[in-house]
Amino acid sequence: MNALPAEVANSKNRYADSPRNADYTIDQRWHSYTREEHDRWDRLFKNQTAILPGRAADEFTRAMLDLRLSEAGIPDMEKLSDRLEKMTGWRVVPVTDLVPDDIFFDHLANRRFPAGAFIRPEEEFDYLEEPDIFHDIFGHVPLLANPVFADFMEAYGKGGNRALELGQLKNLARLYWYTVEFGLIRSGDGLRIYGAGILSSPRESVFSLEDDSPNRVAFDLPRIMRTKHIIDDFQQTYFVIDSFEQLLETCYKDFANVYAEVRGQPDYEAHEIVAGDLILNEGSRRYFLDKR
Ligand code: HBI
Ligand code: FE
Repeated sequence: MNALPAEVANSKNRYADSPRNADYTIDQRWHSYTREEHDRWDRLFKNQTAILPGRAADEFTRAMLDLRLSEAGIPDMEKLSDRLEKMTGWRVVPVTDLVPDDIFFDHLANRRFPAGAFIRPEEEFDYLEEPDIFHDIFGHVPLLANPVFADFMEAYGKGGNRALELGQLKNLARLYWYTVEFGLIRSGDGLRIYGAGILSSPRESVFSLEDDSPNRVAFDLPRIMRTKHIIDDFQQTYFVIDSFEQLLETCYKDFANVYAEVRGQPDYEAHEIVAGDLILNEGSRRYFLDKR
């Protein structure tokens, strides 16, 4: 087989010469994905869907089916958006990688989710720092089909613009981190995963629910806003919501008074247990077994 030119083979740079719009969106050029890239998506998809039953929140699993994300190959964001938009008004827009905060919040506030359009190179199959199309579409997009979570994500975008005005971005970014990226939710059968950073990671999908080392703490907005997070390893604390309704109700307000409450307060370390924490020890499998 003829070797592909290096810049084409190198997934991350596939859009380096693509014209970029003012809102940082690009043309996904879906037809330019190679067979290898589609095959890599299929292997990532197969690995993850083998691990998630009994671990992913039911709302996630249902949305995957509704969005027909089980089809083979890298999704065409236009076609996926046409299905998603009919459900909750959200669309998925291709970008090359992380976009500036104000651009990011403006997209979310207008029900557009900016998804990285490159797929991770084979050498980073198990883990990569930046959000690639698998993390963004497999991890983040399904729950945008859930009406309550879809409302939360729009509210988060509007809150982001406000946080920028108030200079409170660090606190708000922690809310995103400990919910949208690494959140757990209670279910009748124990804890389940809804955070995209976990859902798109085979090892953290198991670790977050069943390992003894991390703390699992009931959702508490000021507590989260003061808690440092981990960028390049599994989290040491996972926050647990009772429901997406609880998340939306708690966050669907002006955060000015919450920012005032945390302003000047010291941060908590990522592994710290704090007076007043409601520690939830039920994992999914272990909790289920103990209940018998
Ligand atoms: N923040 N400013 C900014 N820009 C992004 O692209 C961004 C982000 N926070 C989270 C995030 N992207 C990831 O969730 C991606 O997976 C979308
Ligand atoms: Fe993400």
